[in-house]
Amino acid sequence: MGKRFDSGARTGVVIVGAGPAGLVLGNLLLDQGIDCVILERRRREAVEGRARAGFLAAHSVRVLAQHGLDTGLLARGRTHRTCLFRSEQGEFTLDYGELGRGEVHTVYPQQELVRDLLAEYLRRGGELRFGAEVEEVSEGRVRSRDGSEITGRYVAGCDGHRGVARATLAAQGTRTARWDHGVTWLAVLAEAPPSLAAVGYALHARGFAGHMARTATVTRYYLQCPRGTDPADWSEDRIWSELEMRLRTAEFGALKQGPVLEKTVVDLRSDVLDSPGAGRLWLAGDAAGLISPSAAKGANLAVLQAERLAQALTLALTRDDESGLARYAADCLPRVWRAHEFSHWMSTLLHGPTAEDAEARYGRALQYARLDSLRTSRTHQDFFAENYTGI
Ligand code: RFL
Repeated sequence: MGKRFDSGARTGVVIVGAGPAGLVLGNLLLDQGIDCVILERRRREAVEGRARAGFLAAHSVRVLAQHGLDTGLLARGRTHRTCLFRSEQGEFTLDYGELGRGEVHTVYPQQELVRDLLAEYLRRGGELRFGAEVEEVSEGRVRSRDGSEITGRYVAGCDGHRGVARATLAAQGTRTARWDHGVTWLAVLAEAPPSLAAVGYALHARGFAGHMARTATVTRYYLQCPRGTDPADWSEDRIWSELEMRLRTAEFGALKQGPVLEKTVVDLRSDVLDSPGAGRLWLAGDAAGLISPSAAKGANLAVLQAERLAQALTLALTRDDESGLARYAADCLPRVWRAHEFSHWMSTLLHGPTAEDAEARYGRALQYARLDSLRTSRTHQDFFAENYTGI
């Protein structure tokens, strides 16, 4: 654990949250000799054990490599370049590594990345305080639940979607653009080897099912389910039989099953703050905007924003020049919105209406036309590949 800071001390940047955004930012600031403190509400084991993302875009891998943060990723990450679509019309595979810009994903579980970033941050001499729940941020002053206070020239809100930083900006009048995709997923983590050589997306009358490799022994699955679903209603048997049905294993081969390690319900929602900061408070990652997980962009946007915010804060703190901060929104938002546009498009590809009325039939026909276009049009495939791997 890092050194404890003194109550009332002043530092360059106080970072709230030790997720991917806060830890990338902390490491990049330390690289520039800028002193920072990370305050994290959870215990270290909880931070290091939280399984979420797994697919890193080429840009994220480049950022991590440029700053010497890719040792674990190089040793244990696996290149991934194909995805597969199944529906009542059969299956097809896209080798997206050969399409678009020829970029691929690196599969590396988020909790392993967080573990690496945390170890490296502490090794570089960074201060990190676990169990420090921030309750209030005001004019560079950050107050934790235990009453301790620390003041930074700047505060970086990297405390996720439900954090204090976002609420503070919202209270100051920052507006949000928001979308509810109207879809809910049961996100399942299974102690089972991947069953497919590719990411698998299954369109089915009962709803979408997804298969994503994580490691040689752990696989993430998604099942579309009704809004308000209680994960407790989904027994292991029910999960596997629904996955088998939607992934059409009778036709294409059985799944490698194993114990379910985790099941959570995720409502697919997205939002973007009009401006990710002002004055002394600047946000990165889920704090600045939430993106539905349908195209696996969240952690990648967190890395992009942390990189850009690190550059802007470095300029401000080393040259007394806030022009980078003034440009931070304009630097990030066009790429953030491209990611949202693609995620939204993915969502309309993966989820059709489930009702039986004329509008629902029309919506489903469009969904299948979209899939057919992806199967047959090289132009469409290039568009897909460029956006699927791009940030
Ligand atoms: P995080 O990871 O939520 O970290 C925020 C940290 O802040 C702490 N915190 C506080 N600390 C102090 N005081 C407070 N008041 C605090 N409030 C909160 C929290 O404890 C936490 O440690 O946000 P960050 O860093 O912005 O990172 C964002 C990513 O975690 C997220 O976007 C991704 O996980 C999204 N996502 C995926 N992204 C991808 O790029 N590829 C994927 O394959 C992918 N799969 C996923 C996902 C998200 C999922 N869920 C659970 C929504 C799969 C799932 C199921």
